[in-house]
Amino acid sequence: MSELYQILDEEGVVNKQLISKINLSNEQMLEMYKHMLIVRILDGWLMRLQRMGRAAIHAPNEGQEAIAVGVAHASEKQDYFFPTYRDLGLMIVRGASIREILNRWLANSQDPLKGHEFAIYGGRKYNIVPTTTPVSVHLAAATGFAHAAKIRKDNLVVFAFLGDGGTSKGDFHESINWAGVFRLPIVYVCQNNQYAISLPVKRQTASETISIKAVAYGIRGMRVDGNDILAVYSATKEARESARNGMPVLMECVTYRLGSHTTSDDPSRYRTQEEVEQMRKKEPLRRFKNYLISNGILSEKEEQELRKEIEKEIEDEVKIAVSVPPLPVQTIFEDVYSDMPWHLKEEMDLVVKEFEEDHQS
Ligand SMILES: Cc1ncc(C[n+]2csc(CCOP(=O)(O)OP(=O)(O)O)c2C)c(N)n1
Repeated sequence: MSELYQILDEEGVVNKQLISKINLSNEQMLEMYKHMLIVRILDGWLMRLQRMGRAAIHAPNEGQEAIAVGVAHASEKQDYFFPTYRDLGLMIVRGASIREILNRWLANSQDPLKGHEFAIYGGRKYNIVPTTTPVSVHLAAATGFAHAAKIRKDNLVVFAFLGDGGTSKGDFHESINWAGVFRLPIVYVCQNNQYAISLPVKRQTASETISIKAVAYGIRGMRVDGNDILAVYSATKEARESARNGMPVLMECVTYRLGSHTTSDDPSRYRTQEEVEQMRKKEPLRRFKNYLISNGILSEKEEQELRKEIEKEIEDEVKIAVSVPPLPVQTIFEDVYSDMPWHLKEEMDLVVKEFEEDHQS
């Protein structure tokens, strides 16, 4: 349980014995690479747009792309996801368009969620439940969902995402305990990116690993190199099968957050640049690209073309999305109560009036 499951080493050299056990065509691998690249490039745009004042906050995905993309690729269509705020890959793999993501992220007038919550995430058509701002509270909902699926005999598995910091919340312990007792079809995907904002994982827990916590709850623990998409894919397949057969899984994906926690913090206050540069060498895209190129699945030229194509598409979409008019200011107050209470209505009228006055002058 402490051993790290890895198929591609840091240079992208493959373990031939392990890869022979996974059934992935070249086309599927290329699709996985493309999805990671989309996440990387889109994430960079979201960071820049936030810096330009287009949105209040962004939680960068850089360095962690292999996890959401790998898990989503290994899932079945009917499975459900309960993400955190760092799982852009789920939306991409499940078919959300760049346009939809940008409209939602910018909370413009084409955002179907009207700017409520971490609006990038969630959608019935993707089987993705919107994420919650308080850390780990969604785990209880995910566990309940898995319990309902079991009672209804729905043939699905729930994937509940969390960070290393999320394991210190009571919700986590209550959820995995419940899942163990009722043998639920659920996989908890813990992205151990080494920090919960500024708190390093060794201050988060005295356990040797996160996956080892599974033992006490009678569920299965797995520890995977989260920067190795082939290992994530293969482990997820196995975890899914286990969960479906009544043995829930805590899958620790060991990774590293290369960017800041969000656009609101300064990581140089709690970690060194040398550490980041060291970890950058292990990042998931370079590793998978090396594998694809050295095995003749992709050429350097094709990779550059793919990159350019994605860059162009995203840039074009950004231009469109930023020109979409904003939401009317009163949407901040709407969709909370079916009948808006008088005091909220009073406040809304005041804000709308002030907003109109500000924008006239
Ligand atoms: C209940 C609660 N406490 C504190 C916060 C503030 N907060 C937001 S993210 C975060 C760290 C979460 O770290 P981790 O679970 O490791 O996930 P990561 O952001 O590293 O992906 C904290 C403390 C919060 N959102 N909810």
